[in-house]
Amino acid sequence: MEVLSPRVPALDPFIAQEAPPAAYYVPDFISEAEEARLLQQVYAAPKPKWTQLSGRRLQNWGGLPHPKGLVPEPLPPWLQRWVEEVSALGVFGGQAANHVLVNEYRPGQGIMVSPRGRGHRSGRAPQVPAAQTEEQRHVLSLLLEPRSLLVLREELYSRYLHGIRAATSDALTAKVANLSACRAVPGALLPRGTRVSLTIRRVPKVLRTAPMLGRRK
Ligand SMILES: O=C(O)CCC(=O)C(=O)O
Repeated sequence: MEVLSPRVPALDPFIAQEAPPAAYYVPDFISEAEEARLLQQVYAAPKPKWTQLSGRRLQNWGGLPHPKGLVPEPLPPWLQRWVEEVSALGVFGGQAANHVLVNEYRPGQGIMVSPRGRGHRSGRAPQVPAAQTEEQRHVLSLLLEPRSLLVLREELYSRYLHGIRAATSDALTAKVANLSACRAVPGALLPRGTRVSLTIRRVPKVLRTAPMLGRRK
């Protein structure tokens, strides 16, 4: 992977060794000042930009993902800057990301285990027997500290499902695959605060004209 970012000269040292290929976890990817500025910009967005879901609220930037492709919209400069920084890591095959979700979780909120990536879209279900309990299907966790960057690629991106437990604290058990890269102590119980995350991705299919979205007669 060719990395052109002065911030992180190479991603390989950040690979989570205990995880299937491949998760890269970069603590302190952004500074406290950059975090504060980013949060200010997130919360300066007009109210209608937020969509309330059952376990989080989110802002959608870069256009509407439609089943036929992305109906593109230019990203605002405050997000474009981070899209360029992350794209410079070479994680989108030398191309640039074009879509950002800003997620906000309050303590007790989360995402039900949800499909991730191409494997799901092509109908290739992960090979786990349906009768397993959630705990049996739980392969690993990743602790995502403030200001960190997580990059998911390869089979971890395309073949695994991910979610965020709806809880008010997290126990750092042996299933946390990036503990050694974190400041946290194994066994600790971390209370949750409000968490804001950016999901930066490249939607490969971009539409030149908006599809007709009207109702059928
Ligand atoms: O907030 C996160 O860390 C994960 C977000 C996520 O899974 C998603 O937007 O698909």
